[in-house]
Amino acid sequence: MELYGITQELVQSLEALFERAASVTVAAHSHPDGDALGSVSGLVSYLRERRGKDAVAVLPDSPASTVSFIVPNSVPLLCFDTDPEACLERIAESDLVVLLDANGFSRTEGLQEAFEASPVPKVLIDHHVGPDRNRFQVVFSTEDVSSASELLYYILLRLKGIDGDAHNLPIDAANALLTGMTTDTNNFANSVYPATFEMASQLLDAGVERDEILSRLYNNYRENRVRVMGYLQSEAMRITPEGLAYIIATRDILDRFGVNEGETEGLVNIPLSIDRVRMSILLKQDKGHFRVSIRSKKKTSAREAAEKYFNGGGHENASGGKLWYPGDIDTPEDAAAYLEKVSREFLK
Ligand SMILES: [Mn+2]
Repeated sequence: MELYGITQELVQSLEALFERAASVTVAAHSHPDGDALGSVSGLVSYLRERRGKDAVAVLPDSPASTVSFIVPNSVPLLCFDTDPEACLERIAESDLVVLLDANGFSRTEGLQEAFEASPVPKVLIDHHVGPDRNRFQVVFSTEDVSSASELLYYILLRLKGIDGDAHNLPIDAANALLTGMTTDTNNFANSVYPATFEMASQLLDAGVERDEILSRLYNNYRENRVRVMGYLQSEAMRITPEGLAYIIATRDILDRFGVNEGETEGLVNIPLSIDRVRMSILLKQDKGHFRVSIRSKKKTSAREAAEKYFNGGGHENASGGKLWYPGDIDTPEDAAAYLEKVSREFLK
């Protein structure tokens, strides 16, 4: 068995596409997290530094300030929220598109139409369920890997210019890939495979500064973030008799603490540390909907809950979605009752 399904045939098809392409657009999902930014940066850096390609990262949203450091200065980045025209122009001009850390273009929101209209070959490198295979010429997809960053790492090792040795990666790519894997595994706490440690080991040997990465990821928050996390845990968290912990972060609370995009990252994991909690749900109020994050312990499927109740999906124990109002519920005030119902039905 080839590691993570990276067959020689797939590698050759990808190699052929890279060989022919002059300008490559590399994209990921909306509200990009560390893995999205790490994998996109890693690939753009490789294509520019080792293949001499005009490669550019194009994202639906600008990175949150907590993770924006992952994109190095050497990686050109266009964001649809701040510069829609440049993004669309870039997509129209490129002759190859690579989508990372997303199972299809629907996850690129505002950019979806442009990607789907583009006639050029497309490549998917992802670790979510249900890859939209029909849209892509080459698909690397497995759920049994820590992150898109790790999957990409093992693909890059097989490509020209790297030749199986992590020392041949541009240092910017090496740093970005280790960072992406670190965030998606919650610093080696979940979805870790033997090859995940091997990747980390090889990248450390190749000169990645892990201490620096950890300090930028975990010791670099604003005070507001720590205070709102404490408040939401002590005042807003509810636990149902069936073992659902939920937190509703209303606009009012988020504004009161001056919370920025990305600053509640990680909060949804915390209630899972309580013995009787089987699933944890965080609702964050947005315009007309709540953004939903779900985590579950083994034997409870966060993915199923996301699909069934929150217009979403994801991994078995880590998923997300949206709760619309009006629509799924009439008003934002009905969210708690909806979650209580989900608990009774889904965890009975
Ligand atoms: Mn990911």
